[in-house]
Amino acid sequence: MKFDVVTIFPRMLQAPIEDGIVHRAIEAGIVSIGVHDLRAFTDDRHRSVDDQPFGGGPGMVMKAEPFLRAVETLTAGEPEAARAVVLLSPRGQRFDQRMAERLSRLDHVVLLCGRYEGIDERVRETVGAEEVSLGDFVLTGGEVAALAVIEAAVRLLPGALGDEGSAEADSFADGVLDFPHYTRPSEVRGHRVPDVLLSGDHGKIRRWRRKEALRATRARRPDLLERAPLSAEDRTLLRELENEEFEVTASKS
Ligand code: JDE
Repeated sequence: MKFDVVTIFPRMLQAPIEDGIVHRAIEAGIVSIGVHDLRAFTDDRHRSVDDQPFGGGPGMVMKAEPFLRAVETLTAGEPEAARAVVLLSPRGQRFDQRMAERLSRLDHVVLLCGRYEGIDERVRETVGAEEVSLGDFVLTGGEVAALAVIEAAVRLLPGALGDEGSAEADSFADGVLDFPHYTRPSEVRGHRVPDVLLSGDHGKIRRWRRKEALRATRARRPDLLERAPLSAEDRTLLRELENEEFEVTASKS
């Protein structure tokens, strides 16, 4: 798989892709990542990448041509089916694990990083870019968002995680939040590890973890529970959680 990032700040991408999982995946030949200076695709003496907005108003807009030339150069002769051009912006579709999985199945993803007020709309129209947002907040540019997209997709590539575990065990792999984790020592500032985790009873541990995963999801992200595929045991555990809540409420009244 290949990623290409187009940015006016190539150095913002360098360190994060030269470390960790992404670095290892590059070394293992699982992925390659190109970082390209947008200014290399300008054609004027001042290598200008932005201009004033038509219609007036504050700030600057990134010019279309440099991005269009970059995409044309980076995707020349490629079939459209196995690639995506992604434009990072708060106006985009929300990025999630499902989108990470879809992108990880492509051969080539080109990420366009905007700055200022945004990129001339004709870039998205002309190259059929999908606009993608990390969430309802505003960053100064798309670079940090592009890194998040790359990391989320690369760690799903076969072989990328190595010994650090499998992507199937992740939060969201089964549609609910992860269970809480503990390591030594068994007591920290008076807070003990739940006894069941020290019991050695693997059936009980598995059930406890599933229940705590459902507890966290119900408390923090009830929206996820509505979509998650739930087993018969999950429904039993959720009923237990509802009863616990009722008992707490009843004992207070
Ligand atoms: C990506 N979630 C948030 C920000 C922007 C006011 C000022 C600036 C391409 O156009 C952009 C890109 C970005 C950077 O990306 C994000 C982001 N996922 O902020 C603006 C919007 N409003 C424009």
